[in-house]
Amino acid sequence: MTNSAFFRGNGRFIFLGLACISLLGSCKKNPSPETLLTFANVIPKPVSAKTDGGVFFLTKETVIVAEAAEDIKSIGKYLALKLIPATGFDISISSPDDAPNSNTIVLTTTGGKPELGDEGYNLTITEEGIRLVANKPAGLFHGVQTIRQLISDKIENPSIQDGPWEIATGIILDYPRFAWRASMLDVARHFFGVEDVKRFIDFNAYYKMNTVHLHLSDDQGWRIEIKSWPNLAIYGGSTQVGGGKGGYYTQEQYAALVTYAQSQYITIIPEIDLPGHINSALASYGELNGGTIVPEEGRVKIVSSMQGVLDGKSKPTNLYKGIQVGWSTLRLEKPVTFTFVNDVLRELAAMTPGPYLHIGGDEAHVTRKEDYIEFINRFKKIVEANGKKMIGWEEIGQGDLDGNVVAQFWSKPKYALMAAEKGAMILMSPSKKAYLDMKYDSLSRIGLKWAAYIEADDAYNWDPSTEVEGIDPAQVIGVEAPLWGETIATMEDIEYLLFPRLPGIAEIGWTPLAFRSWDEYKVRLGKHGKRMQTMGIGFYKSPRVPWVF
Ligand code: TNX
Repeated sequence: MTNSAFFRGNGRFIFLGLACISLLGSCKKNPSPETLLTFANVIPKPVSAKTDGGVFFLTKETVIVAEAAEDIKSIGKYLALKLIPATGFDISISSPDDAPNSNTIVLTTTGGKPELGDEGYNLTITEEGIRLVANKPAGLFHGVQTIRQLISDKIENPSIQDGPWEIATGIILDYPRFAWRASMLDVARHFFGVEDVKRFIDFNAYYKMNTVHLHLSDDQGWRIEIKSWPNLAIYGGSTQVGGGKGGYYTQEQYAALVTYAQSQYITIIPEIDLPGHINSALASYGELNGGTIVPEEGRVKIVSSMQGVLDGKSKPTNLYKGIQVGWSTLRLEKPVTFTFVNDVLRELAAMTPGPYLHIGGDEAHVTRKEDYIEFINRFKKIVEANGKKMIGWEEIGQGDLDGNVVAQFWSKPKYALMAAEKGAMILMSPSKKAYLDMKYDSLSRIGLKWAAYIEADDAYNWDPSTEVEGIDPAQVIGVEAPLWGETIATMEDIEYLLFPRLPGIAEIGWTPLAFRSWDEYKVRLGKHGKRMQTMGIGFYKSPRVPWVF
């Protein structure tokens, strides 16, 4: 029996201390076998993690010591809020001046090594306490996620559980491989309210992602209030795929989401999809419509003659509740088009503290090619005039790009290569590997399958640097896993498609390639099953993962 097995339960620490002096002649305590394994089970896998066989006990006297800066204190409070519900301990935050000598979790930005960069951290755990060092608050935040994973999965329980709360001792040095680690949520095909998006953000933060892309408009719905064009949200947001009631974020709600994401060191990238995928706007303001034909029933064959019809009557289109893509477009010939685009991008930029605006640019199949190129070139200027940088789907590679632009690869290498040749950075979202809306297999209860069936190992077994042959790895900015929303209507649907693939994508973004292997990862992932369950995540129990419950 190990020492700790003697002393299960809360509040037995003085006894434990005396016991180890009298019985064993030393106070070295051994963690339980499961606790020792936690170092090897972190997702994403750290750059280096060495445990040395001891244990730190989180007790009701444990104090979080945070530097005075507001953002560091907030991370301390965030950690306390993650530890309090399951332990029941009244964990307090103290300044370094008032800190006790031991039983502390210290968060500091003093003394970080240069190799940690802006997002890395160094975690030193001894029997006396935990010291988390980073150069920037983002690194402390990521280190806090690691601390959470080093504690028993019971820590994620919303109600009080029995301890003891052991953390194995040792050292972790960790920093990300890619600067851009993202997922996308499509709130246009089905609308998801603020609380759902916050939970989506939480999932991403837990796996050290730093970017969440919100697909805010599409043929089926416009989801963000634009004050100068109010019908976009009020009417254009009033339905969704299948005909539900839809919805939209007011600018105030959206600001709250952005702030929430910032508190989790996540940048929101807002996308307004242009010049295609635009029916919700054409339905809201008839003057924007230049002959778009809405597929009323079934599929419309998209033919090039649809590009030539400019309807002088400018009637609003009907709202669309189906899932066909590629049939709507703005019209370059209409002066009002750029009044609209200018207004929307101006308001969007004002709502966006992050550096990027996503202009969509995908599947503009009924936009004439020369018009499409002109659109992209003008969007770039408008985005930049509003102090932002442009990101768009791979097709924007046809436009005049430069090093300020990010092109998002999803399907055709030729477009990504065109973008890269013009100096753009490339974000990797290969639809055959990283599309979280694809089914796992033919039995998946939701999801699409046009790109591929994507099992947990398929989503893990690829490398952003070499995904598109011919692109200089130095131009690959990172990875994004999009969750398109045609078949997802509830949070349960989101969770089913996100898990367990999201943790694998996160590891692709974070962990050095040389340290990644599916055979090793699947064991770690299997051990996260109970953790996901405790968090209330309804995940897909992939038969390829050795789950441990
Ligand atoms: C293609 S990928 C789209 C989306 C769909 C998705 C469904 C891309 C840039 N466009 O409009 O929702 O497929 O998987």
